[in-house]
Amino acid sequence: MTASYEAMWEKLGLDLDAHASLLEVLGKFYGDIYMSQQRRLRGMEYLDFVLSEIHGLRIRELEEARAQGRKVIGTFCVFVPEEIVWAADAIQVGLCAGAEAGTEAAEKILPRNTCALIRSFVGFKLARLCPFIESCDLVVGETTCDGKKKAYEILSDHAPVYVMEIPQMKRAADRALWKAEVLRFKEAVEDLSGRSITAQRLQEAIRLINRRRRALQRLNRLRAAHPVPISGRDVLLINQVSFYDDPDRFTQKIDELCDELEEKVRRGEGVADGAARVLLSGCPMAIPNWKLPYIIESSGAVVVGEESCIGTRNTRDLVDESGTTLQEMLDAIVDRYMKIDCACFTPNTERLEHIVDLARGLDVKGVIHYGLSFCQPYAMESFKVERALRDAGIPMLAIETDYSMEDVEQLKTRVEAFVEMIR
Ligand code: BJ8
Repeated sequence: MTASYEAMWEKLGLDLDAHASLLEVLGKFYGDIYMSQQRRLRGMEYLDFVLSEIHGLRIRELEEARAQGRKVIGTFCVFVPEEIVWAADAIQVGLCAGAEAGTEAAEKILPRNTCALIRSFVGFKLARLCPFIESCDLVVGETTCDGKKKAYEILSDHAPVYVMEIPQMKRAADRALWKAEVLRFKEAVEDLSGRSITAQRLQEAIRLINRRRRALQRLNRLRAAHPVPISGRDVLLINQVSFYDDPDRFTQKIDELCDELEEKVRRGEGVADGAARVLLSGCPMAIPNWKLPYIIESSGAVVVGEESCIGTRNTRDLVDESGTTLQEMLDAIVDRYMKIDCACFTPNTERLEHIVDLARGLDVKGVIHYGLSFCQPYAMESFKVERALRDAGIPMLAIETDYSMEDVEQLKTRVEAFVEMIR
């Protein structure tokens, strides 16, 4: 891929040598974790292709769209209402925040005890490693956890940043605040794109994003089969790619993959004979953060669900499509996003209920709670999650880690012991 895209990367201002090293490491990592799997679906070839072109083809598409006057908006959180962006004929992309590269640069302006996800996105920008952020006309931050909201202040010295205020509770006053924020965001996107959002455009955007969510819901239903027909790693990758691929094309490809998966389920074929079914829950795993799922699936278990923003938290709820006026559609968007059960909310009892329901519905033997080191919201909430699961008779293992490979052996020992116990 490198040769044909170098001029584009240079124009975007990337550090070409550092970027080449990043792609090399990523390619090797992907080969070890993904290409080594047996009995994969043919449909995963599309995902392999997307990954092999991770900073190539999609970036070229974005640049071509920008040349035609469309705007690109980057995000780090599932709270940013995509429907608004697409309705203004802009393009939304989830930005990379799942690798260690760039951390050294980030630590020059961030405390070391900052979660890896924040260090990653700041580092990617400072070290000029990510063509996605360089392609963005606007980066949208949000006031979720304290680390993120302060990091956006720092990021705004280096990129055009817009911050959405996210409520921390779910009372009527909080909904009113969120609605005001959605309307303010709509105006900002209209200003940036030069397009006004009409009821018809918003309806099309709502349907577009709902279709993608439905395809991922179908995938999640199919993977719940006995035996498990697709690895957790592959489903995580699909979820990760959903954040930056073209939504129409992605939905079509995932629907095709699901057709194949349906056949596999009908034939009773699995990918992990005798493996213990587990649910992963907690912090999001941004691309290319595959460390823990790989460890789990190399330790006699298989991941059958992700209770996270790169998982069911992002796909569980659809926007109600019955509205006909712009106001009704905006209200439907406000309501759908208020259902997100991020640990930044207090209280957040619905998350506990969702985890227990999911664990039961997926018939798992145990839950592995994943927290990024220094992430207080999820670390604090993990105690409540453990208690709720204990009451339901489901064992849980709490893991805290970052993106480095230093603790792999130690994590493996803990995960193996847990899997042995739940079997
Ligand atoms: S809606 S989970 S995507 S905020 S891991 S940066 S919380 S210290 S990512 Fe998230 Fe939106 Fe919530 Fe989802 Fe802070 Fe924790 Fe780091 Fe985190």
